Amino acid sequence: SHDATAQPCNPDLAEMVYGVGKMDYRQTALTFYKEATAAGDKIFVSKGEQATYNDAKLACTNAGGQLASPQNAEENKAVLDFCKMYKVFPYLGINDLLIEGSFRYPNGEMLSYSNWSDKEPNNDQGVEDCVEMYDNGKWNDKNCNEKRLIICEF
Ligand code: 289
Ligand code: CA
Repeated sequence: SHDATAQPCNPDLAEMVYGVGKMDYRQTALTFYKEATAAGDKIFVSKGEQATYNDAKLACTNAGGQLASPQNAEENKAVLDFCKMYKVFPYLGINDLLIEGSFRYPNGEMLSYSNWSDKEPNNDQGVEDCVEMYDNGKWNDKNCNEKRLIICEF
């Protein structure tokens, strides 16, 4: 019953899911994303908007979730689906802002899964503390000040 691919990826429904104010976002998301039913499953939502890492992070936490932080291949694919749907690379919640070179989840825990692109993370120019996903699902550490697709998980 685990299916985190959040189908169907209907932007109008996604808009409703994280535009609902301070309701029970997870329950609301589940109402629309009927494929994600098992307790404990993540729900991924995007409205197609772009923002810097800080603003993207705020958008998700204000909605009661956090930036998408895939922890296995299935979740990574769910994020990739949004990346392809909107044709924009997303920021993940994963970052090494706290300790350079130590990429972690938003809650500070170490990664249990990664999908780095070849030769990444390289901290290019010494300024890459955030992570974007390419349209092949691979990860690249990237400057946090670019504008990237906002995908939240709940
Ligand atoms: O500013 C450098 C970035 O845009 C990216 O450039 C190249 O694709 C690689 O060096 C990446 O690692 C880097 O993040
Ligand atoms: Ca990089």
